[in-house]
Amino acid sequence: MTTDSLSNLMDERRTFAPDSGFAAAANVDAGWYTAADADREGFWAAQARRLSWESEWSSVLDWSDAPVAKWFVGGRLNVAYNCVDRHVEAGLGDRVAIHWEGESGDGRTITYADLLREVSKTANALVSLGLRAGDRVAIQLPMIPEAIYAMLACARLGLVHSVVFGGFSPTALRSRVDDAQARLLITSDGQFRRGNAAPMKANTDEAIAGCASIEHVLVVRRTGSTVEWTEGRDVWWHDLVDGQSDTHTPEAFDAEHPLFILYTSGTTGNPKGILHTSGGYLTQVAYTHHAVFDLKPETDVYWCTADIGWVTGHSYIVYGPLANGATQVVYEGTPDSPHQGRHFEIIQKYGVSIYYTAPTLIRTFMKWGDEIPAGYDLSSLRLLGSVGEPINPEAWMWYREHLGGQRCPIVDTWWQTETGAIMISPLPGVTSTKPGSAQRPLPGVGARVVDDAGVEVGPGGGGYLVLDKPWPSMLRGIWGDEERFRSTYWSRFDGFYFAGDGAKYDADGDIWLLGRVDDVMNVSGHRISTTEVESALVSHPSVAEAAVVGATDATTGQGIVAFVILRGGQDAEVASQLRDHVAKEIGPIAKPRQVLVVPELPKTRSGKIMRRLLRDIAENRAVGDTTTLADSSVMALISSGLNPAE
Ligand code: 6R9
Repeated sequence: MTTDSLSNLMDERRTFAPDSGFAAAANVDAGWYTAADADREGFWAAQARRLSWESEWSSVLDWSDAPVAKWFVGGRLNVAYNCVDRHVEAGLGDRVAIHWEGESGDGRTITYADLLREVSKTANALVSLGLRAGDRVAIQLPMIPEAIYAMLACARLGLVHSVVFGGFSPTALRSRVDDAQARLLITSDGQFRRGNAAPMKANTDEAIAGCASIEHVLVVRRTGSTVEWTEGRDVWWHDLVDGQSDTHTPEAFDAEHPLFILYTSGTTGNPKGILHTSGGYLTQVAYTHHAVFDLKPETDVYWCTADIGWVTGHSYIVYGPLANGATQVVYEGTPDSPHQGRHFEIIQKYGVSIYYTAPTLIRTFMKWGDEIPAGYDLSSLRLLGSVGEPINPEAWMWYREHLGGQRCPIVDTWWQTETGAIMISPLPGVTSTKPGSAQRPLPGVGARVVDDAGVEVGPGGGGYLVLDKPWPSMLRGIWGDEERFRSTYWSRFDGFYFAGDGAKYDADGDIWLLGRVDDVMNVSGHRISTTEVESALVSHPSVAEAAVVGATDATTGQGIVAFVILRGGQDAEVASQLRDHVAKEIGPIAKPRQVLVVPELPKTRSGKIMRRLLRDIAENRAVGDTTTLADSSVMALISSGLNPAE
C-alpha cells in the first residue's frame, strides 16, 4: 500500500502502542478510567485535591439548576495562590516558572519566587486603581510576561479578566470591552511582529474612544515607540507597578467566583463571552495538564505555542502549567522570524521535553521542509501534543517522525473555549494511538457520538459529538445572555451539550473528529466532511496545505471547492490530478468541483482557516468581514492570484 492510500481518515488503520518505558513511568494508568466510571464525583473530588483550598466543598456537584453547574459547592480558594504562592511556600521558589523568549532573542528567566513578587506588585497596583472583586479587566497585550502577571493579579483579586487577541481590530476590542463593561484596559505601546515594532496603544485608543466604562488604561512599555497620552486615564505600568510592595496577601473566593470571560465566535453575529469560574476550572486544567502531558515538574520543560489570547493559552500556558509548578517556555514571536528554524532552535536551547502546538503549524513546517528540523537537536522531546482542529494522518505521521523521532507519544487533544480544558485525548503511556483520532473521553469526562435524534450511533457510525455529563471546567454561561447559552448548546439534544462538531466511531469505538458540523458539506444528499477531503488532498505529495468548502450548487446542493497550497512551484496539470486523487481516496462523490491553487489560506490568529471567506470566493461573492484574520492582506493575495474563469 502506498502512503497516499493510507493517508485519509476513511482508511486509516495504523496504531502505535505505548513504549513500555514510557508506560512504566507514566503519571496515569488504565485504572483511572475504571476509577472514574465507578465514582465520578469521587474521582473529581480527588482531582480537586491537587489544589490547595482554604475551605473544602460541601458537595462536589450541584446540577439542580442545569445547564448551569455548580462544582465544589461552598469550597473556597484563591486561583493565583494555587498557581504561584504555594510553590514558593513548598520551597520551590528557585524553580524556573517561565523561560521567556522575546521575538528578537531578548529573554527573561522568571522563577516562581520572581513570579510571586511580580504578581503581588501588579495586584497592589490594581487595588490602587480602585478595582474590586467582580470588576472586569480587559487585557490586550503581546506574549510578554506582563500578560501573565496581569491575568494572575486579576485572579488573585477576584477580578474577571477578558483577554483579547493582540491581533484583534479596534472594533472587535470595543465590542468586547462594552459587552463586559470593563473598568480597566491593560495594553502596551506596541508589539514586535517579524522584527518590526507595530503599534498597539494606537489601536486600543481608537477602540475605547468615548467608552464610558473604562476608567484607566495601564500601558506596558515594550517597543519604546511614541504614543498618544490621555492624562488622568493612562498610566505607565513601570510608573504604577514597579514601585508597589512586592508582598500581597491573597483572599479566598468561592469556587464559583467568575475567573474570566473569553470571547469566541459563533455561527452568527456577535462573539459570545464564554464565562469560566474558579474551582472547577482550575481542577480540570491542573488534572488534564498532569495526565495528558505526563508532566514531571522537576525535570520537564514544557512549551505550548498558543497565544494567551486564545483559550489554549489560558488553560495550558497560564493556569494548568502554573498550578502544577511546571517550568515552561513562553515565546513572543512568530515561527518564521528571523528564520524558519526558530521553534526548533528554541526546543534545542531550553531542552524542551513537551511541545504542544496546532496542526496548521505542523503543516507549515512540512511545507518549509524536512531539512529544517533535521538541523537541530530535538532529542530532549518526549511528548508531542496537537490542538485546535482535526489533525490529518499525514501531518500526524510527519510530526511523529520529524519532531518526535518516532519515539514520542502524540496526544491529539479535543476541546473548546466552552469546555475550558481537554475533554477527549489519548492518555500517554496508556493508549495505543492512531494518527488522526482523539480517541476517548478522558477519565471523568462523558462524550458520545449521536445521530439526528440524539441516539448514540454504533461502531463505524458518524454523527454529532455531544457531552453527556457535566464536567468541572464547563462554561457557566455566555456573559449577559443566558438565553443564547441555552439555545446554542443545550437545545439541540435533550440533556446533552451540543459541541458543534461532527465525529465518528471506528470499529474499536475510538472517536474521530470530523470538523465543525457547519463545515460538513452535503453533496447530492451525501454528507462529506471538509476534513476528510482536506486529508485526502494533503496525502498527495504535491500538496502542502488544503482547505475545502461546500459552495452552493444548483444541481447537487453543494459542490466541493478546494483551495490548495502546493509544495513546489505551480503545475498546470495538478488541479485535475488532485480531483482524481480525491475521487480515488474517498470516492467519486467527494471529487472536488474545483481545485484552486493559492499562495496562502486565510487564518485567524489561532490558526483556524476561515472557510466563510473561502466560500465567498467559491460562490463569486464580495469577500465578507476579514477583521479576525491574522493577516488581512491574505484575501487580496488569494483573489489576485486566481483566474476568475477557473
Ligand atoms: C481548544 C480550541 C474549538 C473547536 C472545536 C473543534 C476544533 C479543537 C480539536 C478540534 C479536532 C482536535 N478542535 N481541537 N477538532 N481535533 N484535537 O481549539 O478551542 O478555539 O474554542 O475551538 O476547534 O472544531 O469545536 P476553540
